[in-house]
Amino acid sequence: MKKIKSALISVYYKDGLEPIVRRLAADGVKIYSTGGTLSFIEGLGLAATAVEDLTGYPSILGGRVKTLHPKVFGGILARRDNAQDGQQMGQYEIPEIDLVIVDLYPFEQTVASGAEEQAIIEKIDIGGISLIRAAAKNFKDVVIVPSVDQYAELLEIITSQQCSTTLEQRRRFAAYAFNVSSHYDAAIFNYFNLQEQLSVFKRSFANGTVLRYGENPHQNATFFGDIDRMFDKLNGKDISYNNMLDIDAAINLIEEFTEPTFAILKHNNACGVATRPTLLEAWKDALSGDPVSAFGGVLICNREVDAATAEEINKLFFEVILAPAYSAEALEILKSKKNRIILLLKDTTRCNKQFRSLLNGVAVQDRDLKVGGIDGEVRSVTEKQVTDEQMADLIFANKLVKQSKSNAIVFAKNGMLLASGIGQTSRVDALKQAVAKAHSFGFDLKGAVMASDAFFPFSDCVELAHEAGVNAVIAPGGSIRDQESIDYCNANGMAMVFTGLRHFKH
Ligand code: 93A
Repeated sequence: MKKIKSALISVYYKDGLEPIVRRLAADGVKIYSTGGTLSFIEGLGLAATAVEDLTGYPSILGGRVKTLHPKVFGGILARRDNAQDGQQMGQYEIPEIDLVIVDLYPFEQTVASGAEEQAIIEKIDIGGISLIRAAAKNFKDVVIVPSVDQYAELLEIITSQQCSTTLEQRRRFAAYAFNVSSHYDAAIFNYFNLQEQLSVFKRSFANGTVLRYGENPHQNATFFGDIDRMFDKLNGKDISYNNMLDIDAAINLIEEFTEPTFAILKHNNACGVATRPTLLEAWKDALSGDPVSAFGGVLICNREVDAATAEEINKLFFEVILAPAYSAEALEILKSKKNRIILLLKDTTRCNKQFRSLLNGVAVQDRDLKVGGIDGEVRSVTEKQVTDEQMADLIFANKLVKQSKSNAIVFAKNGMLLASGIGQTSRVDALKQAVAKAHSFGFDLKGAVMASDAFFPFSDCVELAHEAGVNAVIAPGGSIRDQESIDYCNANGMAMVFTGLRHFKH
């Protein structure tokens, strides 16, 4: 148990501080304090010493430098059991500070209030965050109270323990402190990051590209952004608004894969995808997944298109093709139709925020850049374990379901999309759609795997999948009825893994 003999108090919001200061004063604790906090304490009729009197310096630069001084930080950081520290404390007349109470400048609230940048910058607390980190580092000797949220706990301790604390309690406060400081710095990072993204948008809003029309011919449309940086158009008519949506979905999808992969999209969803040793094989199997939907589709791949592949692709009527490279011969073949849009992918780096207009404003969210199942980030929940081949297919299917409109169900086998059910209002309808689609193209789902973008609310999905021949399932899990689906899998020899990561796409 260690007695608090001195305290430094510097808080933005003074609410809740009074009983603590009264308690400390009653116990004879020496209190040091900064401007506004000092006035507050004196207003209670209690005594405290101004930090200025301790440091011999006034608060300068409009308050930017108040507590940043060796007499303050020395008093906090000195190791009480270290002879040299003790000697220097004496030499420089530094008093020990046993308790630090800080409540930081309200950075996040200032950002949320829509304040100007200069006002926001001034709310980046430097001295306070340094006090918090210093006191937390020296928890062996110092108690740190890093925000108003810990006042109640502190008051309870100093009341019941006569202004003393245990090492365990000080360590716990230090953990709170690093939570507060890391959250605070993360908020500052988020602010700067978002500003940067917004400035990219602001710049692009200055010169939009007028599109032929919007989703339909009676809707005008403009694109704001730097498409020239993303790809070169090597052939074809102007890119339409709907093309842009499909291209965006196509790039998001292909970026999930590193092995040779071809994907065919319609209305922003994949209707054919295959990963194969060669691009030609990938194309053939992507197309065979659903040759009907592929008509008029958007095609994308992640390897150079060679002549043999181009010959095959050329047989299909399609709108757009995107690839990182085309051989000269392949390009000649593909250019045979003059309207066909051929795009060469260049720099596809893009904003990691997603903006969407809705109601009377714009909603911003982080892009969904995670996918479960990679690096074994899955939890097996059934008695039956998945085989390596099944695992590869599950991860493949999970990437596809992530990039499909919710509610979505995907069936895959041997690195190929067999069928999916997408954009349905119930998960079981998505599943039924996928089964019917697979059967309509003559696919036997025996040995296929299933991926779901969100949890199964009931066991009906695994039941229907099992009846269709599926024997391995990947899903986020998280339903209160997960156990019913797991029980069904166990009773029927199915393997299921949970990723813990939902992939709604609306
Ligand atoms: O501008 S600061 O970063 N510079 C400092 O040296 C400093 N020391 C404490 N802000 C600083 N503080 C902050 O002042 C505290 O974190 C607290 O939020 C506030 C308390 O100021 P006052 O006691 O004058 O109301």
